[in-house]
Amino acid sequence: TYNGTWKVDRSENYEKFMEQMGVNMVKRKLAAHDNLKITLEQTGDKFVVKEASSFRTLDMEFTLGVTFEYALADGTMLSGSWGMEGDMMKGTFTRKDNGKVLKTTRAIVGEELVQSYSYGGVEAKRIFKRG
Ligand code: MYR
Repeated sequence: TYNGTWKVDRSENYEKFMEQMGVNMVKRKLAAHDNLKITLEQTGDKFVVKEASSFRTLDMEFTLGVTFEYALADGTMLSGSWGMEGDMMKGTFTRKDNGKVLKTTRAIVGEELVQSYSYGGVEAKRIFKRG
């Protein structure tokens, strides 16, 4: 189950990914240490998400397979949805400013939640521990 609170423990290639996304160097340096904490609460197809980081706190919800909008911390708007493929969450989102696609997955691997990101051919991961 994805339910619970997850704190980022480490990231792989996240700075390169942010660079591909067009995030400037100062913000990338800050975002590399954003202390991101995500709380997920799934009931059937519905997820309630609480996000907390050094940039902001955000409460939101989405339903699997239903398109919603999501603003990145820098204001970039995404539109897309999460689906479930087996035990893996798979999200496909489109940037509203340039129409390019960002793909993301969430999977539980051992005791950790692994979130992958892919944009413009650059892939990254952030790995979370229960907290
Ligand atoms: C959620 O389930 O947490 C809310 C929806 C997430 C949408 C996709 C998130 C992509 C985040 C990419 C970070 C980019 C930083 C430049």
